[in-house]
Amino acid sequence: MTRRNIPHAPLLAAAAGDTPDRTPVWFMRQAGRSLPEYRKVREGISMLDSCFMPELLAEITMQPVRRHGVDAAILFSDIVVPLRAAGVGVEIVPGRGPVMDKAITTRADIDALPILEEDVPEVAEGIGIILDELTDSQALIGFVGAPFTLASYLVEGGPSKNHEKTKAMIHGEPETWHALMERLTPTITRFLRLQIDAGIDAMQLFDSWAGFLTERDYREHVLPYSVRILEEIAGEIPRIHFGVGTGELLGAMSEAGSEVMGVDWRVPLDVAAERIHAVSGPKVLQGNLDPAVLFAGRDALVSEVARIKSEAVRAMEAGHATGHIFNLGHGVLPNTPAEAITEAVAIVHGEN
Ligand code: 1CP
Repeated sequence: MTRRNIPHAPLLAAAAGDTPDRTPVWFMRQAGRSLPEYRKVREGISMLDSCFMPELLAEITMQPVRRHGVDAAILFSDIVVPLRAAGVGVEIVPGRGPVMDKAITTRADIDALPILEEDVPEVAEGIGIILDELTDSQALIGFVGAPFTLASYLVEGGPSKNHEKTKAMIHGEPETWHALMERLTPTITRFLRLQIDAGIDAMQLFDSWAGFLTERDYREHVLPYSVRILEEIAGEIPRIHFGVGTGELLGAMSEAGSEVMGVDWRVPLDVAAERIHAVSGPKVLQGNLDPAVLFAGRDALVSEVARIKSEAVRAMEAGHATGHIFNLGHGVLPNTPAEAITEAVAIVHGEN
C-alpha cells in the first residue's frame, strides 16, 4: 500500500516539530470499557478473539474517534497479540489482564517460545478498514509492547505487583534474561512491521512497567532491545516511547531514539523536557493529565489542562522541547465517565 500523505494532521504536524492548527489530543486506552458502545459490541467475544476480527477491531478503534473528536485513533489490539499470533498460550482475563498458560522460567522455555514469522492478515485488514474511515486530519497510531514489559508478563505468568520474578531473572540469571529479550525482539519487530506495511501513520512503543527498574538496570537489560526495535523503523513514521513512573528514566529512555517522549502524570512536562533535553536534545512531549482528574469535574479539568499546556509552552520556549501532543499520563481508567473524556478533548482544543 502507499502510505497516506497527511502532514497537516495535527498529531503528525506536532510529532514532526511543526506548528499544528491546534494542540492534538488522544488518550491511551481511549477504546474500551469507558464506552457503552464498546461493551455492547464485545458482548460474548473474548478480548483477544476480538483483536483478530477485522470489522470488529476497526469498529472498536473508531468508536472513541467518533464520540470524542480526538485527533488520533489507536489500533484496538493488545501488547500480547503478537504472542497469541505466534502461537503462545495467552488469555486476557477480565478485570486482571494477560495471563499465560505457562510462565517462562528456564532457558528451555525460552528456546521453545514461538517467534512470529507469519503475517497477521486480520490485523492488516482491520487497519485498512480504519484508514478508509479516518479523515485526513485524524492519524492512526499503531503500537507494540516493548520487550521488557512483554517479558514481564511471560516471566511472572500474568500481571504482577512487584515484578519480583522478572527482576530475579535479570539479576540472578542475566544470560537467561538476555536470551529472552533476544527471542522476543524479532516477534515485536515483525508485528510492528506488518502494521506499518498496512498503513499506520505513527507508532507507540509501550514500555509500561519500565519504571519499576533502576536506571542502571534499564540501561543494561532493557534499553538495547528497545533501541533495536525503534531503529528498525527509523525515518518511516513518527515514534512515541512511553512508560509509567519513568520520571527517573526519561533521559535513558530518550536514548532509545523516538521523536516523541510520553510522560506520565508524576513529572511536570517542563521538568520532563529538561531531563530529556539534557541527554538527547529537544524532542516532542506527549502527556500528561492524571487519568483520575477525569473524575474530578469540569473546573478541575479546565485548570489541569491549562497547567499542562502552559508547562509544555514553557518547555518549548526554553528550547527543551519541539512540540506537544496532549494525552493522559497513563490509560483511561475503566469507570471513567465517557462524557468527561469528550469534555477534556473540547477543553484541550479550546472549544469550551
Ligand atoms: O475486556 C477488556 O475490555 C479488557 C481490557 C483491555 C483492553 C481494552 C485489555 C486487557 N487490553 C485492552 C486493549 C489495549 N491494550 C489497548 C487498546 C487501545 C486503546 O488504547 O484504546 C492498548 C494500547 C493496550 C496495551 C497494553 N496492554 C498495555 C500497554 C498500555 C498500558 O496501559 O500501559 C499493557 C500493559 C497491556 C496489558 C493489559 N491488557 C489488558 C490489561 C487490563 C492489561 C494490564 C494488566 C496489568 O495491570 O498488568
